[in-house]
Amino acid sequence: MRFSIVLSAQPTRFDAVAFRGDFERNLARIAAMGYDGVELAIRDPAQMDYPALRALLDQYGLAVPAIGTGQAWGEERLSFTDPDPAVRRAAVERVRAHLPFAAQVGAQIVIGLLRGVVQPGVTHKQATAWMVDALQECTRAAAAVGVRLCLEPLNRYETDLIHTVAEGLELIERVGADNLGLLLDTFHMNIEEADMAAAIREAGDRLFHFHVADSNRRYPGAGHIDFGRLLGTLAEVGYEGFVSGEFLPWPDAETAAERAIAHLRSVAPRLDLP
Ligand code: LER
Ligand code: MN
Repeated sequence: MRFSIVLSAQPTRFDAVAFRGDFERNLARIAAMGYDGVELAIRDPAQMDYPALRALLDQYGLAVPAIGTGQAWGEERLSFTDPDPAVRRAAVERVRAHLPFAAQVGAQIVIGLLRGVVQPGVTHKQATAWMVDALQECTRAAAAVGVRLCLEPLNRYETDLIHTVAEGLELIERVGADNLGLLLDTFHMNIEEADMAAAIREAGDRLFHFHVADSNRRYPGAGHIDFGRLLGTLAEVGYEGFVSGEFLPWPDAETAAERAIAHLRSVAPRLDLP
C-alpha cells in the first residue's frame, strides 16, 4: 500500500493542508518519514516553476499521485457553477492548465471545491448542468493527454453538490467519460455515508484516489474511524492507488504526518504474507 500526503506548492488559506513554509524542507521530511508521494495543492499553474519542482521530486524520490485544485476556489472563487460564464470558463481553463504537468508526472487532477456551490438565484438543476458541461470539457482535454480526473464527494457543510458515492456515480454516468472517477475522503464519508466500507465497495473500479483524515479531521488514529477496516476494504476491491493524508496540522504538521503513517502502517493489511 502506497502512502502520500497533501502538500501545498503555493501559499494558501486552507488550513487542512498538512504542510506549509519551506517547500524543499517539507519534501525532505516527507520522504524521510517513508511516504511514497506528495499530493500537490496548486492554485495556479502559471505561477509554478515546473522544471525546478520536477528536479526536487526526483531528488527526494517522491511520486505525485494527484494535484489538488481547491485553492482556485478558496483564493479566487473560480468554479464550474458560477452564474457568470466568464468565471466558469476560467475554472475550466484552470483545470486544462494543470494537464501538461499532470501528464508528465502521471498525476490525477482532483475536482473538489472547484465545482463550487449552488449560488443564490441558481437552481440545483442548473448548477448540476453547468457542472456536467465543465466536466465533459475537462475530461475530453484530459483524455487527450492520458490524465484522469477525480471528483471528490464533499460534506454538506462545504457544498450542496455531490455528497456521496451514489451521487458521484450518477454524475459520472451523466458526464459519460472513462477518465472520470471518484476521490473518497474518510472525513467527508464519515459525515455523509451510512457505511464507509460499503461506500468504497459501491465505488468499485471508479475509485481513483483516497484521502484519509480521522473523524475529527486530525491524523488517522486521533479519532474513531476504523482504518484497519477501510484499508482492508480498499485491498478487497483491488484499489491500487495511493492512500493520501489530508488532515489538520495538530498538534503540529510534522507530528501529525509521522503519527499518520505509523498508524496506517500498523493497521494496513499485510498483502505480502502468504
Ligand atoms: C479537499 O480534498 C477536501 O477534502 C475539502 O474538504 C477541502 O475543503
Ligand atoms: Mn479531501
